[in-house]
Amino acid sequence: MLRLPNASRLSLLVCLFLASVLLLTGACGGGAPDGGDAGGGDADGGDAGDGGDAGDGDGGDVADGDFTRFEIHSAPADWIDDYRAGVALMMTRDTTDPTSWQYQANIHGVPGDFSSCPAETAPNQVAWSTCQHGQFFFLAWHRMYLYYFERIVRDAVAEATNGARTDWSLPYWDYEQFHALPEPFRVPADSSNSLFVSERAGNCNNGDNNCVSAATGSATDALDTVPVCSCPSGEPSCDGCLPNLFPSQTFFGGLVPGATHFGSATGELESQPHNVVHNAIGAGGWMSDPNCAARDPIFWLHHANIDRLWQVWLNQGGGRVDPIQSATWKDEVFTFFDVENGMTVERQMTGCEILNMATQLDYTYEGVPVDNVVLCGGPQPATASVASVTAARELASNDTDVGLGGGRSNLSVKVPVSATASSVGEDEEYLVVVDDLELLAQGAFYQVYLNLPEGTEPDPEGPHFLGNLALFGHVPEQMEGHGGVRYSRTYDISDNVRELSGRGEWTGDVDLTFVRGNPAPATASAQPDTFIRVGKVAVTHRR
Ligand SMILES: [Cu+2]
Repeated sequence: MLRLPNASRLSLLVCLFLASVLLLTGACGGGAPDGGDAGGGDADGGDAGDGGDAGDGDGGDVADGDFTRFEIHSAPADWIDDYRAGVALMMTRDTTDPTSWQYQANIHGVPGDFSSCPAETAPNQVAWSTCQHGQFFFLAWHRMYLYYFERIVRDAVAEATNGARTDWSLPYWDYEQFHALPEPFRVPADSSNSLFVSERAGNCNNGDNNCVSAATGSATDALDTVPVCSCPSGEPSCDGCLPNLFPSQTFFGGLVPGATHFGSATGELESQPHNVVHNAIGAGGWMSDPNCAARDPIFWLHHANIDRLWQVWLNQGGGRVDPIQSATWKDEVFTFFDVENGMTVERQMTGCEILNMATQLDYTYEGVPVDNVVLCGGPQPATASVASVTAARELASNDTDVGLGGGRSNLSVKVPVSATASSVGEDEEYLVVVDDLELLAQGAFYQVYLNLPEGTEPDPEGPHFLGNLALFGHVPEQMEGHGGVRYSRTYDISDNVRELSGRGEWTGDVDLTFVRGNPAPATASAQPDTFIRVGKVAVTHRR
């Protein structure tokens, strides 16, 4: 597979950079720093669970989370029945009750006239439409969202089971291992099942084993990505993130000045697998519409998996750290609701309070240790002001106006051959930048191939596959004001260029083929002509 990302090249730079500002001598290569020693206290998230064990200063790797989030296939047998009962109970509550299913879903986004689920009729409430996407708050906000949601469901499960289950926790769905939509969410396929939603991709609700295929659900590129977050384009330095990188070359995404409902600086994990899985399940239905997605009970298992992958990423060490060099990331306050002794209470939370899931939030994922966590009260990193990654040079670009629809689309860029050396060094990076992307309709995702020979079947397991393209956001009708968000997505083709150059076969042609990755729903008449418009394709080079 020729799709190794930039990790090896950038990790060294980032490690050197981190070592200089963080003095984390153990952060690169060898053992993970046993971070957090100095610190737990200031960010003990006192409202978290029975919080007494927070702030015990043992930081990183002590799993004192009382609640275990199981992979759904290994959860206790009645765990899902209890979820079903809790969800059903929440659905009976009034929409303006923060512990209702509808209120919780509306925190993510409120459906309107152009949504794939019925428009909300209740007046706007506290914290509605506050989900964070397309920038570096994505992971933190969703961890908080899941945490409080889980506590509300746990309370509802206890009520629905007359106190028989008081230790319920949110399962996750590891779709890299299990490709079919878990059965309880599709059987029985009627209103007696609170976990069933009809507005999903037909193949998912049919139990097809390719609902989320291996390539669709892959987190390999995200886990390999080392840089934490990116500065706004063109800024030589910023508040704790790295300049000269595209957001998709980072794990968390791009820095923004404050809470941003939908930004355009999407990090790698958010793009792949997060966005792709949303569209694979939703296919134009609820999961692919941010204003409806959280109404689908599978949403929460998808996001639990994303939240788990964050810790899996950190556990690898090698320079992977949370964005606590950024005051913006640490200090931004988000609002949620909790239940405590039968009372509904409003809560505020910051990034510093959710870094260690075990000690601060009282949960862990089955089989995932909590390592390499640095808490805010620990050794304080200096402000990142050094440009540690050199700027990339644009070799060639092509302004396009190509709409991606139901079939196959091609785009090409001619890279001047003279611009590329006959041999490409290990530390060189070539990127394809698919730029100026506009989301016109929700529900599709595309497989992107490089120089796919004529007559060759597109194969996401084959050598021409670069990755997927999926946008998850509002379409023009759903946006207030005018002017849509313009996204970009990068694909590292360094290894492809290196291999071809080595054989003297690198012609400089960059031909991209976009193939719709998910089947069109049965109601094909309702299919939009164009899901995504591509405005530009470029090739950049960094030495
Ligand atoms: Cu999501």
